[in-house]
This record gives sequence, C-alpha cells and structure tokens, in this order.
Amino acid sequence: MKYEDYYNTKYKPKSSDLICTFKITPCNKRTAGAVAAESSTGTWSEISTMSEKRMLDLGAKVISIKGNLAKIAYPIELFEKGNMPQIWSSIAGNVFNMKEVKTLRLEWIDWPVDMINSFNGPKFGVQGIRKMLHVPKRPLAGTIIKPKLGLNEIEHAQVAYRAWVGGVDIVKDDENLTHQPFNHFDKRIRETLKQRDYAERITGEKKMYMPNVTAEANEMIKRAKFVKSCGGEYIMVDIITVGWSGLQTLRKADLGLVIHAHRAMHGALTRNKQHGIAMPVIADAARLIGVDQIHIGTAVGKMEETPEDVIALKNRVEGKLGSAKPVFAVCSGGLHPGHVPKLVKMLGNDIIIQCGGGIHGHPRGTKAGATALRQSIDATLKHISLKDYAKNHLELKLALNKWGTI
Ligand code: CAP
Ligand code: MG
Repeated sequence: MKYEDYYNTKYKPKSSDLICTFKITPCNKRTAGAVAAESSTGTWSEISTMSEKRMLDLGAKVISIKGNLAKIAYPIELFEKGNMPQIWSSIAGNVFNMKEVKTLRLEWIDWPVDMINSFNGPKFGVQGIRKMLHVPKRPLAGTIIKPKLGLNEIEHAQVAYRAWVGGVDIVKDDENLTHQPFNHFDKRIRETLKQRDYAERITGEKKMYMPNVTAEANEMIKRAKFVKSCGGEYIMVDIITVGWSGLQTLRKADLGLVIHAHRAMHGALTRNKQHGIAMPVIADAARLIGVDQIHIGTAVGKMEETPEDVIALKNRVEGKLGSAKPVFAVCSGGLHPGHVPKLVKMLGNDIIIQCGGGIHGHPRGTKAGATALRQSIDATLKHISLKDYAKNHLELKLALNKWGTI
C-alpha cells in the first residue's frame, strides 16, 4: 500500500465528512496522499494488522488537487465528537513535520453539522453582548490596561476607572497579566469591579471588565467562579496557550460569563503563509468550543496582516457555522482614535475597538484618551471627518495631534 492509494477523486464526500483544504508544497498525488494517510489510518509501511480495504474505507481521501491546494475528506468515524484536541491531533498533527512535504498549511475546514453540534458554541455572541451592554449598533470601545505588567491592584483599578468614565465600554487585562507578586488576581478583581460599579453610577452606562483567567484548567475555573462571585460578567482567556482542552473545560463549566478570546502566540502558527494553520481555522475551533469574542487584527495597527486577512477573518467569525452564534470581532494592536474611520469603513459597526497605548498614551492621560476614542466613534457614525469633529472636541484634537489620522 502506498500514500498514493489515499488519492481517490472518485470518492463522493458524505455530508457527515469533515473536509480540510491544505496548501501543500509540492502538491501532488503522493504528498497529498501522505497527508491524508498520516492524518487518518496510514503509516509509512505496509502493515499486517488490518486489511488494506478497511484502512482505505475508514481513511481520509484526497478528493481534489487544484494548483497547490488539496481537499481531503475525513469520514466522521475517525473522530471523537466534542473532543477538539483529538480532532487536531489528526488533521493538524504529525503531518506538519513529514519529510514528504516541504511545507504544509491547513487553510480551511468545512465542518459537518454533527460535529458542530457536539460542541457548546458561544453562549452570548454578538447579540448577547450588545444586549448586556445596552449598545445596539455602534462599535464597542475598549481598552487594555497598560503597562501590560507592573501596576499593582489599586493602580490597575484606578486606570480602569478613568478609562470607563472617559467613555470606554470594556476594560481588559493584558494577556500576560494573571496572578503575579505585584498584582494578585483576587485583589485585582475585587478592586477593579468596585471601580466598575462607581463608573456605572457616574456615567449611567453599563461597563464591563474582562479579567484574564489564563492558567492551569482547574485554576482557571476557580478564578472564573471567583469573578462571578464578585459580580463580574466577563472573563478573558489566552486560547492558544491554554490549549483546546483548557478552553473546553472553561466553556463547559458554563458559568454564564462572556468569554473573550485573546490569541497570543497565534503568529507562531499563522504567520507563515506557506506553513502552519490559517487563523480562520483556529477561530472556527474557538467558536465551536464557545468563545463569544475573538481578536481578528486591525490591518492598520502594529501587527503583521493584510486588510484581506482581517476582512476574511471577520466574515468567518460571524458567518454561518451550523447553529453556532456569530462571534464578536475584536480589533486590537497599535490602534488609536485616528484609526476608527478606516476600521469602520473596512469592517462595519459590529466590532470592538480596543486601544491600549492609544488611550493611555494620550497627552492628558487615560480618561482623555478614552473620551477621544468615543468622540472618534461618534464622529465616524455621524459621517463627520475627524479633523472637523476635532475642532470642538479637545480630547480628539490632542489625540490626532499626537498620532495623526490615516
Ligand atoms: C493591544 C494588545 C493586544 C494585541 C494582540 C497588546 O495593545 O493588548 O495583545 O493587540 O494582537 O498588548 O498589544 P495596544 P492581536 O493597543 O497597546 O497595541 O489582536 O493581533 O492578536
Ligand atoms: Mg495585549
């Protein structure tokens, strides 16, 4: 039996098959067959423990090759429903390091309904979050407390308060702030939620805090429960570093908290366009497991990505995926108020715009920075140029003087 035996363009995929699109270099019957074999029933040698027929019947099939793209269909029996790590151990496992392929990138997955339904999916999604915040239409405004590390609990809470009263809806921890000697988780949550309550009273607006619960899985659940017991409504988690198992455990705890997905480390998998895993594939898995919002990039900020990448990812996280609710797209990374018109033009109103440095670096401080962001969103929705709006909105004017518009 050869790798080529897994090439079977006569096979008619069933609606229950999971279909992966791989970019393969070089892409031919043998290399695509090798990927299909190693990711399903095959290995490098003939073996005596099962008949060839049974191996090929159950195995994945290369159903088409077009240019450097190969489509591979996987019978659903190969997988354990509701077990995301197992699925990835198959389709995104050994194959990336096979000598047979020079490079390999998992570009896309078409998920069968049965598999989609075996996961929890988002509890809230775009509409649930808008309802909680009482903000039906406009882009949501958010910030990340900066510096990422170093503030103590009280300082952290005070910066959050200033951002909320300045105008942001959501404040989040940074991805590497959890429970460090200078800033303990429990105290940070208590202090920051206290400030959230003050900010809600002062502004009359609903405010949200996203504490980072990233940790070992049992510890995450403990922390998430603590957030809930303090009156929190949101948590954030670093989905790649905690892994699918950690994320599933967190979602399955079903604590009724909105889950924000930070994707720190995704670049190690997604950045090389020839090798690795495309971000929409990662976003699909996170959505099936059940995150409510996820970072999609900005195309105008500090991270490497094209507008096409960001638009495609936005379409994917809110597009049809069985009965999974649309996920709120989060734009973050090097943003400031001057970026808002371009972001809204590119992506529409269903986005969360997060500025870290672009708020806390405002010449008059965090509160003014947050106000500048809200002014920029208001101007954009009123179709007034930022330059004109800044004439009688001082905070915006100072932000534009510092960072400009694009
Ligand atoms: C943004 C951010 C996010 C990045 C992650 C940061 O802060 O909090 O982690 O946006 O990238 O620490 O960089 P700034 P992505 O607003 O100060 O840049 O969203 O692309 O995954
Ligand atoms: Mg960050």
